[in-house]
Amino acid sequence: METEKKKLFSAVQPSGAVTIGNYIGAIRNFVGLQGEYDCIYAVADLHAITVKQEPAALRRNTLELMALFIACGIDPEKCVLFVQSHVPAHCELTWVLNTITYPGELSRMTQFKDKSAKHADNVNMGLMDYPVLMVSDILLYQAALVPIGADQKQHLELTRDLAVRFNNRYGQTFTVPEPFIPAGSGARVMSLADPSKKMSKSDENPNGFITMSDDKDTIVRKCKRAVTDSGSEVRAAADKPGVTNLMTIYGAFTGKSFEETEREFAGKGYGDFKLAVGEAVADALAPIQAEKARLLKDKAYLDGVMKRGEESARRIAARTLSKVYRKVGFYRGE
Ligand code: AQP
Repeated sequence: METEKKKLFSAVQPSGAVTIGNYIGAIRNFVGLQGEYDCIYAVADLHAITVKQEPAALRRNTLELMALFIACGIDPEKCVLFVQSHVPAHCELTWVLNTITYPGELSRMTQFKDKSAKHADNVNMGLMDYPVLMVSDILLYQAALVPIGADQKQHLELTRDLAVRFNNRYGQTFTVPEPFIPAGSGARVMSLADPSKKMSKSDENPNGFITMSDDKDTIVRKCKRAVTDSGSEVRAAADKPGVTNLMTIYGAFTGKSFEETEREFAGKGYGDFKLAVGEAVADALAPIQAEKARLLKDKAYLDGVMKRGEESARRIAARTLSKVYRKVGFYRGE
């Protein structure tokens, strides 16, 4: 499935139950890009183990994320959909790129600093090397575009730096990718418990996030408990981060702008608004949840999708890796 279209790569980690933050900021946008680009999407399990994962949960989350991708509308016939650890080239290229990466470049990464603070008992080399693995994910597929959130900007800068560094040292090998903000995306969903923090699937406080599998009662309860601001007016403003975050979520699931939401809830209090947010999220997730449950009952189908994705990904990745190995001087036979 290779065409002249530009290649685009993105991935999500199976590091917990996927949240509506991952959906709004990433997965939802992946769907609309399938026609225009050659899309390559991965379940990033190699990345996930940079923080402690319970093995059975990791296996389960990998399958669930694959089902969720498809239930959200990612079509395995139109894009390459695979599990990162099924394609050994990701680790192989990481090793080579490690030899042109400097420790200072990795130790100053914001995500490394944040995750080191959060997982102080497990500051491992993989956590530090995470960005080089991400660079490899992107460069292996010669991706021209990488849809990223603001939090991933530094990693994309490193990708560009390492691609240029390698190309300069060994000759033209890698496409230097551009960051890409798909239309309608860019929304950053914040924690419901603390709107100064991004919503994260690994948050210890389950009231901070809504997962894509939460049932209606749970979603409504979490929205009702969401931290809001002083006052009672439903209005987006810098000094109202809690309400603004709920308005972002409401808009993502109903298509309503901030102005429309402000008009809809003029004269009503936070209570009515929070209930409406909870119901809108639950109603939008219901068909996705039903489709995901159906897919999870058909493991043979999901295994088949993963196998086909693996084969396509391996084919593209092998070409790049073989070029890299030749360029660095590994003997490949006469
Ligand atoms: N809160 C968010 N708002 C908007 N977009 C988000 N993304 C993550 N959280 C939000 C986007 O989701 C994609 C996949 O993310 P990931 O699973 O690879 O890792 P992450 O960004 O570290 O996501 P989490 O949920 O915070 O995972 P943990 O807790 O395991 O670290 C990315 O495109 C990201 O921008």
